[in-house]
Amino acid sequence: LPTRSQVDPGSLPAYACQRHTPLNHHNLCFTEALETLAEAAGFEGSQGRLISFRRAASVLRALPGPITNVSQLRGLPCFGDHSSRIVQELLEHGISSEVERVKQSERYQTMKLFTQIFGVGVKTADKWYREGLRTLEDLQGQTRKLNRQQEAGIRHFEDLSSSVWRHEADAIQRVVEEAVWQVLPGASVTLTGGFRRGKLQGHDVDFLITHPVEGQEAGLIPKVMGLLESQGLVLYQHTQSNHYQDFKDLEHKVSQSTAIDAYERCFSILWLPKSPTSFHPEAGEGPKEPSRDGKAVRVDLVVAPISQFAFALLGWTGSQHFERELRRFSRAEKQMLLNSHGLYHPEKESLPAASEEDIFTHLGLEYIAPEQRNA
Ligand code: 8DG
Ligand code: MN
Ligand code: MN
Repeated sequence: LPTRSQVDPGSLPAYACQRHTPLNHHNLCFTEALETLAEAAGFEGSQGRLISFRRAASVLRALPGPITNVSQLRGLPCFGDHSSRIVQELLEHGISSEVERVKQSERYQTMKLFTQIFGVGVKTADKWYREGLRTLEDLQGQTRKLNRQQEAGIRHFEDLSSSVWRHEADAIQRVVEEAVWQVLPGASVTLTGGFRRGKLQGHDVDFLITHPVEGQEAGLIPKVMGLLESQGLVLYQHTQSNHYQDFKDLEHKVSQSTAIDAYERCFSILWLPKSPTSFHPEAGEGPKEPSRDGKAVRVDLVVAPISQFAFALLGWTGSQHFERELRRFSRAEKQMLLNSHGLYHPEKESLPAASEEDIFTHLGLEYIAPEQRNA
């Protein structure tokens, strides 16, 4: 029998959507280092380097055992010189000077802090950095620079930068379901994102909502948010109605074949009251501090018509890298276009799919369960 440390690179397919990638894997010290370099590349706008490092990290997450010798990298897909050098450094010294340099740099630390704020992307963070801003206090002193979303992001920074735990996601789901069912009986609320992939903690909670009768779901979110608002549970919300008409012609389908879709959606911050009986993993022993009675949580709501539900579910379950690889595989290997609305042959209508399994079948891919999409 092969030992766990023996890795057969020949058996590892090139696309992440062809591989099983569990949440827990055997190469964490390498993947953390490579993800740091990917993130840092993203901060400098180097999309190509970001994707190279991310692909290399993703390959290591799919290996059946730990890398113990640099020779094991030979033949692995997506492993370039730079990534190999980092792994070699870590194997030899337990530490990578390049990664340490990045992590300790003022640039990386500031960009990481700023992009962690809800509503702040790389572009804004970079602009602030070039203006000499470095801390949250620096930003608060400049209120006029902030939009409503960023203001909310800073106001709730402490809560939002701490993990959402699975039991909190479940509690939010019950609150959202109550509101949804009151507005539209028969609708379903599905937990997507990282929690559907089996993660025990996340940065937000993602839900996909649909109704078995096509069309019934339209306009649901404003009513649901109104209800939650009347219960005092909404700290911030930005609702976008659907804009399906933008997706009518193929040009748009092609240009929009990215993560952005046209569904009715809401990016929100909800208040999760602390229920006295709920299990709280962080609560230690000793005297209880006069604790806050709840927590701000980032919640994404997306509404899809039932005919597109399978595509929306596949698109919103992630991981982000798994999604990117699915779309790349569709385009490069199958000459088809995949997004969160459908799977299209050039010049043709979407192929119907009643389940995620149908979509994998259309693509000639083995079905990968959500827990194995942690690419
Ligand atoms: P986390 O929250 O625990 O950090 O992990 P996650 O749940 O995997 O990340 P996420 O940022 O919440 O994203 C979940 C999935 O949703 C991911 O695959 C990317 C996808 N996604 C967005 N925005 C959009 C969008 O506008 N359209 C589509 N189709 N997908 C999106 O995050
Ligand atoms: Mn999420
Ligand atoms: Mn999300």
